[in-house]
Amino acid sequence: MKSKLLVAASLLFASSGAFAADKVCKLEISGTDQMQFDKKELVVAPDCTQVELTLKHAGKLPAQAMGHNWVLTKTPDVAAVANEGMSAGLPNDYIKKGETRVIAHTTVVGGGQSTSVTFPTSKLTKGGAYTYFCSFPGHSSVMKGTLKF
Ligand SMILES: [Cu+2]
Repeated sequence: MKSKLLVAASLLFASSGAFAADKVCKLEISGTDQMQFDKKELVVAPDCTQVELTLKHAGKLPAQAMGHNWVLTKTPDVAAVANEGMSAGLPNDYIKKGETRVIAHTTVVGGGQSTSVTFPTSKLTKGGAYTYFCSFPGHSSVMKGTLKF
């Protein structure tokens, strides 16, 4: 009886400790039928351990015509990841299969839909140059912004 209580107490302690160490920071961005993101910059606070990014499509057009996703890479990788993702198609969220340069990405959504992705900040380097963009064909030149950590 005594040992069971001890196990229960230590489990409780372990789980509350994990919660205290983890800081999930929530970010939001939305895309429109006019092929725009509403933010040019997203900032992740230095004490965040996880980022939960939610993308809302504020428009009405379907994903086949005006789909948007949110893809994060190092800034120098944007052009190659976007170009090589074009032929991957909607079912693959316009990201090449086996793509290793993508740090995090959401699925592609259409008007009225939203999607989110959670990733650890351990994938980021403080002060690094990161760019988020939409990999739907033709969108990345306009739909992009800077992520700062
Ligand atoms: Cu888009």
